[in-house]
Amino acid sequence: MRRFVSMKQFEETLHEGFRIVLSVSSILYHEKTSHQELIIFDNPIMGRVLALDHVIQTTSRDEYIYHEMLVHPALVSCHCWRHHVGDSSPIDVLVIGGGDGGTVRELLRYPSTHVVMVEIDRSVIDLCRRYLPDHSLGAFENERLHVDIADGASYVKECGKTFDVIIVDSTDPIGPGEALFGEEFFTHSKHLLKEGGIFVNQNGVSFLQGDSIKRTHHVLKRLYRAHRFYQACVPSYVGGVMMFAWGSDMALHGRWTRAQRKAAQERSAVGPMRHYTPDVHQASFVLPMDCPI
Ligand code: AG3
Repeated sequence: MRRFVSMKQFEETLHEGFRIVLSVSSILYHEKTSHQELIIFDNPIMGRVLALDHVIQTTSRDEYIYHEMLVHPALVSCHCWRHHVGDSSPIDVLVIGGGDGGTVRELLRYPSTHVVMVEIDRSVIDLCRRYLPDHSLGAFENERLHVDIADGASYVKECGKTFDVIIVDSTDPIGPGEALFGEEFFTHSKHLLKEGGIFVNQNGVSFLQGDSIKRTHHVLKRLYRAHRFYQACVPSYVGGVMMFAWGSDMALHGRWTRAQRKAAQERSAVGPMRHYTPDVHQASFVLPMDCPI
């Protein structure tokens, strides 16, 4: 078997014929868990890096861009909708994947969120708490978070609960992540959404993973009245901008007042946001002509 990580360098194998290589200053952890091969190493530019099955998942340097953009467009829109219909009950969020804790950290900024996180691989949670503690920043100790170690695809079929927002923070559509891009998963997820609910997932990079983006779009079009994509540039995910899919039966919202945003940041124990702003939110839904969808 070819080794993709040595004491000197890590080579990502996601795209055939297009490789990113990162130098390795030290390997902190390397094992085959019961689900995937997990590597945590340090790189002089990106900081601490987590790779699963030889694909970079997150780095301490740029994780905030991905996690803020995965979470806040949906949460802000959900708040706008709740405000509109006069509903101030807790916001129930389902996270599929997200074992490093970055997504739940961002979700728990909002005092009214209650989160169920379904992660297939317990080792990801345990090792990220140890080696990437700033991702979760104490989120795993928060009583508003409930963690289930389970397969997300089966969970959405069987759980019987409903949610205001579903966020899929998965790997790419290969290996354990594949089922999370299938029509069946998207359909079951839709059935778990409350009225006005929002579904968001990561869909890879536009330039190199256009086929998967088109497939997702095809299914979301059938399921949701508002089916959109939005984008963010996350340097660790090379080959175009990162695309996030959006499905909802509610019209696209997102104009949060400055006061609301300030309040959410001030109440947060995790420090201010660094990437997301209401203008970035609006702009991220503007797609160029050569976008795959
Ligand atoms: N999961 C998304 C990784 C995407 C990698 N794909 C790529 N480079 N095209 C990130 C998990 C962070 N919580």
